[in-house]
Amino acid sequence: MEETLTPEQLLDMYYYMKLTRLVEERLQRLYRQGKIVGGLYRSLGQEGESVASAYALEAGDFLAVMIRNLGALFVRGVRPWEIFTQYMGKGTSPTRGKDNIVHFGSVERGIIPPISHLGDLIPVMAGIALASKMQRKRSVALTYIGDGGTSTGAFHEGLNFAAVLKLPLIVIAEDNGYAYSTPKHKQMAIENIADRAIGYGIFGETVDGNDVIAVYQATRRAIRRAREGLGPTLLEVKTFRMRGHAEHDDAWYVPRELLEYWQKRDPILRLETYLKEHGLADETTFEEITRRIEQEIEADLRYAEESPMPDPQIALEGVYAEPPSLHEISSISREPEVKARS
Ligand SMILES: Cc1ncc(C[n+]2csc(CCOP(=O)(O)OP(=O)(O)O)c2C)c(N)n1
Repeated sequence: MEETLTPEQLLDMYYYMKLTRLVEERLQRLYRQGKIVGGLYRSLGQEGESVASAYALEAGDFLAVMIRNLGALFVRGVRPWEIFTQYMGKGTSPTRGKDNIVHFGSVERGIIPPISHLGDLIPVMAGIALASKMQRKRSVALTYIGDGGTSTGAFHEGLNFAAVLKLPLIVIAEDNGYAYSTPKHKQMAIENIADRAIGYGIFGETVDGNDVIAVYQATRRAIRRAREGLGPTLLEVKTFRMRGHAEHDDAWYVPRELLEYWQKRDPILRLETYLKEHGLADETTFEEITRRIEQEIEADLRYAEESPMPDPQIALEGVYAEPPSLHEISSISREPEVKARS
């Protein structure tokens, strides 16, 4: 049975997609002004799949994102100031300037911090799913992987582990055409990443990643199966990376016709058309949402710009567990030895 989205939910998803796009546009300007510490990895053209898949989750579920899933973080409650301060390396950022981009977590919001190494989040999220199963909770774990990232050993190990233990894990595999400059046909000899699911004995499905309704419904199906104890799903979303790998990459290797093809299938435009055709929104609705977002961005960016750089001292904090005091060490050594069990 398909779950229908209410007009409010559709507009909510529209808001998150537009928020992602406008925040990234602002980040691009900051990058060109030299205000960003490190690189800028955009999700232009892919906002739909991140937003719709995260939107399908419920409170108590867990999410871990990759560099192109900013939209999923917004759905989970992250605000633009957190992203601006992260990218600018400010002391007020979620990592207090210690890391950048989307490399932060928030356990209260069910966000597990990412790992840079491609594929490694799959075993981590399989572990989260295992904990949920062992504690008899309803929580599912959802994470993302790019077409290139599916070629790693960690992807295979994590997915196989989750399959064998029938863990409530959902892996969104993003076929966005390229891994850096490597086109998908040089990455794998199959057309659909979801075809690999059968080899693990799990559910696999391929959907149009720029159709937010299709992605939402497919993720809901995967979540339902996961909660019923039927194990993981490998959900492939077909989309396209409309920029280079990062801002320093002009994507010279991507044929222009491909970009034109995908431009016509832009997820935001697609949802706008759907909403208009169904009489659920008009241009005024979109303008109002955009104006609201611009105001939010202005205020959050001002806060980020005015925030101080981190105090160098904090580089020493939170690296290792706090060492015990000398007094504590001497009292530990005086404790009686634990007797062997008889
Ligand atoms: C194990 C590992 N190898 C290489 C890298 C460097 N690296 C970061 S992103 C990337 C390309 C990723 O391509 P894909 O998985 O298709 O995701 P996309 O960038 O297309 O979203 C590479 C090679 C890495 N982070 N981890």
